[in-house]
Amino acid sequence: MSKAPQPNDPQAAEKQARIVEARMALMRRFEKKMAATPARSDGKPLGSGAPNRHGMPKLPAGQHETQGWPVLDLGIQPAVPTAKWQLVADGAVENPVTLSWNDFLALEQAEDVSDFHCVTTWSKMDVPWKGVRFAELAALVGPKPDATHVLCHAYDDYTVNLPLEEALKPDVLLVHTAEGKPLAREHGGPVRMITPQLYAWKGAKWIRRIEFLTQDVLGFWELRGYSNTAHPWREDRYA
Ligand SMILES: Nc1nc2c(c(=O)[nH]1)N[C@H]1C(S)=C(S)[C@@H](COP(=O)(O)O)O[C@H]1N2
Ligand SMILES: [Mo]
Repeated sequence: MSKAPQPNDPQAAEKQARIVEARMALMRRFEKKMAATPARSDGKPLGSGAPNRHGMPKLPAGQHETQGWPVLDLGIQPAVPTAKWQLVADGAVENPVTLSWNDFLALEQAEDVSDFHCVTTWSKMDVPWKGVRFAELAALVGPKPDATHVLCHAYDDYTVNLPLEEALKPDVLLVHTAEGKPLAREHGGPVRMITPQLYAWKGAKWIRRIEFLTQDVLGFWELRGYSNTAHPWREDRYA
């Protein structure tokens, strides 16, 4: 077992509070900087990943490329063995499911190469991923006609919300493999979501439940002032 605090560890709340405070300080610095500079153009098309980068600078404004892969979370890195891992998809759907690891691997598998933009200003470019398209899972459960959003829940109690139209983009994957290797626990293994066209906080590590909703419900960072739309090409970091 690792030394990272687990969900019920008393250290965890303290560690999380320090991480949140550091990130709120970053948000305040950014807001001060934006208030002191002219507005950036909002005219750029959305998109990410090699196929969508035509005519765009390689990196969204305010981002720098990282060669490694930083680890960012709330300080809790739950250990979820694949034998115990389950993914629930429920809420405003016709056929709620609880998938085991084998059920998940039996779904149609997808591969993609896309970018990963963290709001704290690093970007990891051209990451090869393997997993299951969110759209594949959505097709399996059948969202009700009035479903408009999803709230993703993770094993570390993190939550993040997405409008259905963003989640259904073909590069939104539930990934189990990155750069040819099983997704490491510190990056959200066994399975995390990725949202290449939005800042990376929109993709839940250690995902355990996707709740389909008929209205928007804010997630962990959205409740603390992060943008609810989160478009990196618009430097849409904070609300
Ligand atoms: N469950 C969970 N998912 C999460 C987070 C988290 O704290 N908990 N942090 C988010 C943020 S802010 C980022 S940038 C990415 C970081 O992923 P990485 O640690 O693999 O780089 O995960 C996102 N998903
Ligand atoms: Mo992030």
